[in-house]
Amino acid sequence: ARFNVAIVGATGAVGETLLSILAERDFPVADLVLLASARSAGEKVRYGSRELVVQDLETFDPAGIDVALFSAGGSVSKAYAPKFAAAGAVVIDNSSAFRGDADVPLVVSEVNPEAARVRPRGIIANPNCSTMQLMAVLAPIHRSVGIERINIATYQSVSGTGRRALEELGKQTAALLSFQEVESEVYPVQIAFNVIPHGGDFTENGYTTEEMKLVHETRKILGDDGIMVNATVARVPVFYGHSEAVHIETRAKITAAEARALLEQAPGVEVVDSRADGGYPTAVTHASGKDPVYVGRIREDISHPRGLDLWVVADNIRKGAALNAVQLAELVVAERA
Ligand code: A2P
Ligand code: 11C
Repeated sequence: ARFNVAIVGATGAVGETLLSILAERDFPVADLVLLASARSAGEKVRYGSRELVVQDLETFDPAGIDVALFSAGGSVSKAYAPKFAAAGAVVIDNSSAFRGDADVPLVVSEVNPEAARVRPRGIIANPNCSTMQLMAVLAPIHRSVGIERINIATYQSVSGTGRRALEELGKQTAALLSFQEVESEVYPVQIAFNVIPHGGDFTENGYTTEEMKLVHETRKILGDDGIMVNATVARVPVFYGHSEAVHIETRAKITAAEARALLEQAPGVEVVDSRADGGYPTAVTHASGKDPVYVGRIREDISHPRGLDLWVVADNIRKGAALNAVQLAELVVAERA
């Protein structure tokens, strides 16, 4: 069987990767509809041998769509995802609009695929990129010895903010290298050659929305509201690939060797951990443009009897967004095979 697929936000940083991953994985596409705002309606995009024309979401009739991949931001999802679901599509939503809703499953394909089957509203939520890569690595450890607390600092690339942020980093870098003034429009301060301790919006407790997503999404995906999570999100001048310094405290002791053995078996995870110069994954050398979640620097915390440290890196646009969304679509169509 083949399926009619719509991509909402097709012209964005995630949207264009959705398109290439559908092609790479030979997803059984019948019709493919590309949707964006009126601004880019009429643009032409190649998909294999086909040339597709971007259509205006506002005037599009969703009847006949089997799977809709949404990545145009939370407000677009809130307004349009229920309409697509009502027309019979399964919506896979990459925004944060529905992730916290009890009747919307939040699914990492390797971690809790069974949850995707129960979707009373016809919507499956795709986790935030920083949570996604963290879960691929921590779920096997949690199942083995239990995790009590996660302390994490992220180093997030600008592609997580979208296409305009990629351009801002490029422009600022070029300007600075030719001794010109820089302008910041997307980020509140200069991102080129800098590190900004801020992702998303500030909330009442002093954390940002990007930080609180790590708290709420982790608990939902692992099905354990007792897990404590403390997060600091930083934006770094990297184009693709989020990095994370992760410290966990487990219920039972796990040695570094045991954790490494567990992670070597974990689906979607690659261990790069030779404890030598360059023997660890980085955004540029490993993750960018690749599918796996990479983990290295696995070591026992010298300051805590049940502490473990890890360094986790993945392409935020691929596993962190588009790849997992397509993997969820594969789970959905497998139900109908
Ligand atoms: P458009 O190109 O027409 O603005 P990114 O996250 O890289 O900034 O991309 C956001 C994506 O969401 C783009 O494809 C953008 O389309 C789309 N988008 C933003 N606002 C809307 C809207 N109101 N209706 C439909 N698509 C939208
Ligand atoms: C970032 N994680 O890197 C974000 C972008 O909740 O899906 C994606 C926001 C989201 O800024």
